[in-house]
Amino acid sequence: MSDSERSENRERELAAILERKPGTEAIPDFEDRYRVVGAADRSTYANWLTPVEDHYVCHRNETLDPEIDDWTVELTGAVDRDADLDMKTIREDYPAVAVAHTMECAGNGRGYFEPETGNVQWEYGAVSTAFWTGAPLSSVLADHGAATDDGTWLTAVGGDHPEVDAENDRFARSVPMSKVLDDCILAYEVNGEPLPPEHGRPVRLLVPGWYGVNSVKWLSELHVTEKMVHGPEWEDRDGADYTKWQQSSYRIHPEGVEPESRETVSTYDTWEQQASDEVDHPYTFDENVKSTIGYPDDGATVSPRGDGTIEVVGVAWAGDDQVTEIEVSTDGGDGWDEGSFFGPNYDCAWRLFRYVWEPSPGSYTLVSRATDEHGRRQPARISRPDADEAETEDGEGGADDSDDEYPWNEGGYAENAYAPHAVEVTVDRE
Ligand SMILES: Nc1nc2c(c(=O)[nH]1)N[C@H]1C(S)=C(S)[C@@H](COP(=O)(O)O)O[C@H]1N2
Ligand SMILES: [Mo]
Repeated sequence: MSDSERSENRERELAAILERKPGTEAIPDFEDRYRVVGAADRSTYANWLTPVEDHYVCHRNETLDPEIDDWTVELTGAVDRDADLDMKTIREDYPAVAVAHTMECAGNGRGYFEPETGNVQWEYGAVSTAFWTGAPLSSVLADHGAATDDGTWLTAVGGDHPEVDAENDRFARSVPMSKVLDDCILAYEVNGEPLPPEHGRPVRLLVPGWYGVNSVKWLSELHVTEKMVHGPEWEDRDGADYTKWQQSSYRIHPEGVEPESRETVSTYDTWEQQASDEVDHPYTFDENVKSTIGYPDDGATVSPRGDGTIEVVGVAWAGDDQVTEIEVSTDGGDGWDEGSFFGPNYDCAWRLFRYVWEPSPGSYTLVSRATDEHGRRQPARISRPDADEAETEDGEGGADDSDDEYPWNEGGYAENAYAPHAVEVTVDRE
């Protein structure tokens, strides 16, 4: 396939998905490397459940649309019994559970980095919440006598692959066994419907509350392993590199650094890795605390209700941790008032918040700031690369440094600063 054919296919595929998903829009990828990226509209952040047609989409290779009856997931590695699980087995032999999950691309907010990083220039739109239904991995692994001791890993491989031979990598991710047993599922439905092709038909790994990259679509292999995917055996498995998406992409590191490949880490919390000395270049596992205003829209002119108030509504989340506090500023972050949570409260999914505001007519900069159960609060800004270097030297780094900045990093990952997410609003008289 020539470059121009590939790019035409990509355009066609994106157009088809945008037509099926009217609530999303195409997002530029400066290097033209991601095939499909669609961002959710801001109005989805004023509602708890994201309809599938508004849910953002992100993947690297051509969308697979396989025959459901022909699909199998190979289960192998440290198990008593290897298996090729077909969809009938996955659906009928195990309990069906539904999990609420806020899916966020680890690159959400990357478009706010200065200087800009490469890749998909997401602003706020790469986060959505849905119910995912499937078989608990705890049941599937027990059924096959898997070694599930603490410290072991489950490595998941997607059936998609690049069309360019020179980029012969496979989409593989390793998830620590404690998380797998806790709440991960083999998901075959989203919001009660069979998975559409772009969300991983017929089955994907679903890792609740963790960055989207961990939830491998078009799941084709599961390996119970001692270590996460790394080393020569995985770097060249029949000529393909299975380690890239775990060990080099989706790591948080300063400019010009190639992160070292690791066998394991002892903390799986992204923020904790960012704040600790143990992991030099953190992995993007669970989602950092963050919030987004859904109403009013950026640039909107709004009128107060009969009682003179406006209800500012948004969502706040903290991965598999609880979000415990939400503050709203109407002056761009100088002063803060408490907002309140309402609506559903599930582990690993965002919470709706409201702030009842009584404004005079004029122009305002609204912004929200969330805090999680560990007292970790969204920082104000994204740092500059030189600032990040200084942090790395003293071993501090991390999102919780005292100057209230999120560290600029080369991949533009895990950003959770509040200032870039501000919305400009005009309040009129009526
Ligand atoms: N097999 C496979 N799985 C994948 C990807 C991919 O490129 N290939 N992209 C990942 C990334 S980066 C994200 S953010 C989520 C997005 O899931 P969604 O498109 O269902 O929202 O899928 C993840 N799973
Ligand atoms: Mo992503």
